[in-house]
Amino acid sequence: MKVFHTDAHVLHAPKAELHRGQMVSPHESPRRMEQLIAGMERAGFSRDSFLGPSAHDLSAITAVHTPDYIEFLQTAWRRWQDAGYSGDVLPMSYPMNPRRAKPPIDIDGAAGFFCSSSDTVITETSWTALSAIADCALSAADEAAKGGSAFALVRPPGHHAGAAYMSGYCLLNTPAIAAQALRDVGAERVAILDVDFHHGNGTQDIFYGRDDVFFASIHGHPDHHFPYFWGHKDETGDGAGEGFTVNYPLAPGTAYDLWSEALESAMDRIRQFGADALVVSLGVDTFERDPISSFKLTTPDYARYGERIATLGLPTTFIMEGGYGVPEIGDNTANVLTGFLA
Ligand code: Q9C
Ligand code: ZN
Repeated sequence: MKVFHTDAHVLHAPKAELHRGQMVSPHESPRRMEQLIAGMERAGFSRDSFLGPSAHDLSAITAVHTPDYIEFLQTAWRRWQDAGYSGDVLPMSYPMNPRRAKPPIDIDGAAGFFCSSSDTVITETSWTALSAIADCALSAADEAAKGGSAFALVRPPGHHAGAAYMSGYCLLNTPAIAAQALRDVGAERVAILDVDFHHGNGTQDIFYGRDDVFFASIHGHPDHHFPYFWGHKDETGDGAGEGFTVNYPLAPGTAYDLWSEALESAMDRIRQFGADALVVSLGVDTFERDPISSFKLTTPDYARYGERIATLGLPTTFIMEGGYGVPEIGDNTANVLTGFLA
C-alpha cells in the first residue's frame, strides 16, 4: 500500500493548547508524527518507502471549503501580527447564530467567526503545512481512483473542520477533500467511515444534505465527549441527504466487543449504499490509554478491524486523524493497515 507523507507537517506546530482550563503542551504536535512513523517502521512500513504528494490545484480544496475560509487560513497569522497580538492565532469569541453573523474586521473576532473551539490555532507557517497535507490526501485518493488503496499519513487531522470553520485541531477537512475528489473523477457513490474516537462533525456537516457521499461515524457519546453538540443517533441527514448519515454514539468505556458491533452495522449500511469507493477517517484515539478519550480498544483490535474493513472490497483511502500521547498510536495505525492487507 502506498503511504503518502510530507515533512511539511512540522510547519504546523502549535505553541500550546488551551485544555481543561490550562495552557498545556499540545496533544496534537509534530512529536505525534514521530510516534506514528516509529510504529509504522516497527510494522515494516519503512519511512524510506513513503511517497511525497503530488501538487493539486487549489480548486480541490475549495470544492469543500469556502474561498473566504481559505483566505482566512492563509492570512490570519499576518493579520494577528499586524494587530499587535502575539503567539498563535487563538480564537476565543464565537457567534452563537453563525448564519446571521458577519465576520468583523478585527482578527480576534474574525478568528471566532471561522472556528468552533479554542483548541485549534494558526501559526505563521500553518498554511504551507495544510496545503501539503491536502496534497497527500488527494494523492492517496488518486490511487483509489485507479482502483487501489493508499494511506495519507498526515497531521494535523481533518474531520472536525467544516466548510468554513476549524475545530478540534482540524483546519482542512482532508477526508472530505479526498471524498469530493473521488466524486469529481467519476466515483458515483463514496462512503466515509469515521473510526476516530470523536464524532466527525465537520465531515458530517459538509455532506449532510447530499445523497452521493455516505457518512458513518462511530464515536464517544456527545453527552460526554467533544464535539459535544453533534453525533447523536438521530442525526441522519437532511433533505436529499436524509438517510445518508449514520451515527453510532457509544458509552465511555466501550471495548472492542461493542465497538465492533457498531462497525459491522456501519459496514452493512455502506454495502447497502452501494459505495464504489471508501474513505476511512483513521483515528486511533479509541485506544485504551489515549489521554483524551475513553474507549478501551487494544493494539490487536486494530488489526482485527483493518481486516474487517477489507471485506468491503472497495478502493480505500485511509487518512490519519487523531490518536495521542502514547507510542502505541504508531503500532495501532500500522495494525489497521496490516489487517487490511492480510
Ligand atoms: N476542552 C481529533 O481527534 N478537545 N480531535 C477539546 C475541550 C478537542 C480531537 C476539549 C479534541 C479534538 C481529530
Ligand atoms: Zn479524535
